[in-house]
Amino acid sequence: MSSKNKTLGEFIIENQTEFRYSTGELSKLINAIRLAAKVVNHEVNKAGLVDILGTAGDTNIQGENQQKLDVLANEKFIQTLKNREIVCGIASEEEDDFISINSQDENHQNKYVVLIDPLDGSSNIDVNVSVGTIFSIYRRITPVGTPVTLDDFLQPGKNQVAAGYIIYGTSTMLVYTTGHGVNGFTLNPAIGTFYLSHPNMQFPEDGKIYSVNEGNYIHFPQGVKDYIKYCQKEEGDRPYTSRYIGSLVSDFHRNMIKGGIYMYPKSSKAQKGKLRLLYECNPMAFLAEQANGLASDGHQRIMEIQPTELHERVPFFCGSKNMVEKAEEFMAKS
Ligand code: P6P
Repeated sequence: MSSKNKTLGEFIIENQTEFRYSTGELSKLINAIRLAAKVVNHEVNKAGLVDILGTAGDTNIQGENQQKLDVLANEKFIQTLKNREIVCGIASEEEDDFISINSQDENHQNKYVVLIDPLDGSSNIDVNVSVGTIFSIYRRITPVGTPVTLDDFLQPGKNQVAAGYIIYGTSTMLVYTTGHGVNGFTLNPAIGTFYLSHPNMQFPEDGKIYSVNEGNYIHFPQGVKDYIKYCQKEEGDRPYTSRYIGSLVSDFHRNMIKGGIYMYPKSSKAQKGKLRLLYECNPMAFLAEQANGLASDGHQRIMEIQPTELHERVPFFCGSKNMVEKAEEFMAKS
């Protein structure tokens, strides 16, 4: 079958053998994500029409105002993942602690934990800018049949078995990897089917786009300041273009297609940066490396970092290989 009209379901079946665990498990995991993505997509696309905009009047562990769609997206992803008898635990940006899922199946064979940022970039919702869902999937490390523990979630990113995002943009796309490259599927909303639209996505090794919140410039480490000035200098293929949407999934997606680097460095205002290691940086790092890119904290590979807390933050440099390496050079000099 030509790839241009292959559905997500057909793709999963065709590539099931690449998933290093039992055949039906990947299908169940991705199908749960797919269903939740369609439900959240429906709500995101009509957000302007119903009273679902604005905050839910609560704040999450990050101390950020919870947007109503944040709360809804969180509930939908948790609900669909719980119903699939495949997941034993879930961690979410919107939940203070992880959720243990006790299977109805008394021998409790559920083997996977899922970590999600249910609606990243949600501050953009009210101004109609693209937002996204980010997910990261691990095999549990504690014995199957016992209650899931924090150790099952605090695994280094290199242990991920799958990761991806949904981008709710001009079109809705599901982009994911199971360690065999990155593939993008676009939703046909008329029939609710995802089609393979971007097979084997790859970061160009070089790019001409840098994405960073330059409003924080004076607070950045000297190495980051020097790299930004390098990007802006009239020399060779520079100056680069500055593009920063304020939505990680959107900036990452554009940079993967066009070439570029996304940076959320540490600063004097945020000693560890802003992005969370477990459900933002690790899944995006897995995708980046599978797409011939790199993901670093400015000094080391993101996926080597041993997490110590569920909501810990790390500085994040991610994208085209040569751009990330150049940024690391400037960081090393300072
Ligand atoms: P700032 C959204 O809150 C997010 O986590 C990323 O999606 C985005 O790139 C970043 O934070 C924006 O943060 O501080 O530049 O507004």
